[in-house]
Parts: sequence; structure tokens; C-alpha cells
Amino acid sequence: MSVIAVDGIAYQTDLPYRYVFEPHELAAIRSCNLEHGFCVVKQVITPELVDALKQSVRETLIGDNPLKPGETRVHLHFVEFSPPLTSLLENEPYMAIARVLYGEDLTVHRTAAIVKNVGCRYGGWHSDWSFPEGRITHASEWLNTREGCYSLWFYLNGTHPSRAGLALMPDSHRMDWQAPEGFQFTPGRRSFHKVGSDTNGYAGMDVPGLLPLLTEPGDLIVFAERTYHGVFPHNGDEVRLSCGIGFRPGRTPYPVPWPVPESAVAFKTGVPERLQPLVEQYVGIEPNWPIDGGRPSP
Ligand SMILES: O=C(O)CCC(=O)C(=O)O
Ligand SMILES: [Fe+2]
Repeated sequence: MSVIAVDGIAYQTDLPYRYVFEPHELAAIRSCNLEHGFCVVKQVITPELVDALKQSVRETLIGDNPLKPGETRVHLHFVEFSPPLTSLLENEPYMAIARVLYGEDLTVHRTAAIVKNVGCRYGGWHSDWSFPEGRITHASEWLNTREGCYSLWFYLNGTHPSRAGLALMPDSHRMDWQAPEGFQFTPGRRSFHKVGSDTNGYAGMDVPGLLPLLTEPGDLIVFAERTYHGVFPHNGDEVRLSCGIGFRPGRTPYPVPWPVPESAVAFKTGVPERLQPLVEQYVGIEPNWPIDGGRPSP
């Protein structure tokens, strides 16, 4: 039994099933993600690639514009600017995992990078998925309507609850998952809040059943498109750097209301011939594209 205490709360990190795998355990990786909505894969990429990704995240999101204390910055189409992230598309151990999760014919759907400076507060609980009862108000939500678009994240400093670590709710990817005891969903199910308190998404870590993830640099975190997740405050001593790719199954178009942005076209054109099938139907994102509340019919 493994228990970790953070800010006076004890969290159980052993579950009745395995959720941490070696890269070659492909069938188990697939079934854990399908069954429980997440898993961790140990040491998928080399320390050299971890360093290159860190450098790339820093250059893209920080550059010569230093972070303020507690600041978070997010980039929503990182692959277009990051040769190291693009190199994952021909990294065989990584792509073997991607293929077992999404199927042989997969497409780069969306990518991101995040930096979180020391001092940042909780990241509120949410699902990345746009539930049918919700209204789509921005481009990011537009891309989150298709099932099977899991997220594959590298937390490049590892993840630990003392330093902006990721926490998630196992099994919460199921459509019939109920909010934790004492909580109820916010309208549209994007988050949950304590029963009887305000209806903003909850941003505390006293949620029954939450699992704090403990990983090392080079480990891959997989979570399903609906799995609820939140982030601990950053009480560490270095900037947290992470990046990820979400593929979608298949090679069919994903209709979007924005014209494919120039940076996305340039990225697709620059990708070597052998990787073209992976990006042919990539649509990029216009993060601020106005959406009038209609739903897509992909
Ligand atoms: O910063 C994190 O660890 C989580 C970010 C997140 O929830 C997201 O990008 O959807
Ligand atoms: Fe999220």
C-alpha cells in the first residue's frame, strides 16, 4: 500500500489494478486506458529528447519574456513550432503506443505545451471533452467533440503533487460516471463543484477518489478524452514544463469553422513525405476563432 501526504491530506496511489506499464506492454496500455481512462508508460523517450523538448517548450512559450511568479502559459498548436515534438512522429516506441491506442491509421489532431511557474495555484478540475449538453464557445472546445482523441503528455520535470502535479479521477471517462461523493457536475459537465457551494469548477484537492500521478521525466501520461483532471499548486523550485499530442483515430477530415491557419499549412508542408499521412487531415487551431454556440457535426 502506498500513500502520499500533501498539505495534510493522505492520498492512496496504489489502485486495485496496475496503471503503470513498460513501453512494450502494449495490450495492457490499451486496456487500462479503455477500462480506467488513463495510464502511465515508463521511460518512453530518452533523456536527450526530454532535454530537447524542454528547450523547445522554453523557447516557444518563454523566449525572452520571463515568467511572472505563479504564471501559467499555454500554447495550443505547439507541434507547428517544435521540431523535437514533430520528431515523436517517427519515434518507434512512442508511435507503437500511439497506434495501439488510436489504431493504425491515426491523424495528428491537436498539440500543446504548458509552462507553470513556481507559485501557481490549483488548476481546477475539468474534463477536456465537450459534452453534448454543453455549448461550444471557443475553438479548443470545437476540437474536443470526437471520442477516442486521447491525450499523450510528457511532464518533462516528472509530476509530483508538491510541484504542480497532475491529478485525475480514475474511471471518470465513462459517460455514466457520477460526480464524487459530496460533489455535483457544473452545467454542461465540464467540471464539478461541492454540493451547496458556488457552481464554478472545483479547484481543491480534497476530492474523494482522486489519484495524484507520480512520474519521472521521460514517462508518458495517457488519459482519455473525458477523464477529469486537476493540478496541484506549484510549491517546487523549477518551472514546470509539459507538452503533448492528441491524435484522432482514422484519416478522415474533421470539419472546423476556421480556415487552416498559415502556420499549420507550413507545418504540414514541412513534414517529410513519409510522415505526410499523419498530418494530411491536420486542421490546426485559431485559438480565438469566434464560435456562435452551434455544435460541429464532424
Ligand atoms: O497543466 C496541467 O497539468 C493540465 C493542463 C490541462 O488540463 C489541459 O491542458 O487540458
Ligand atoms: Fe485539461
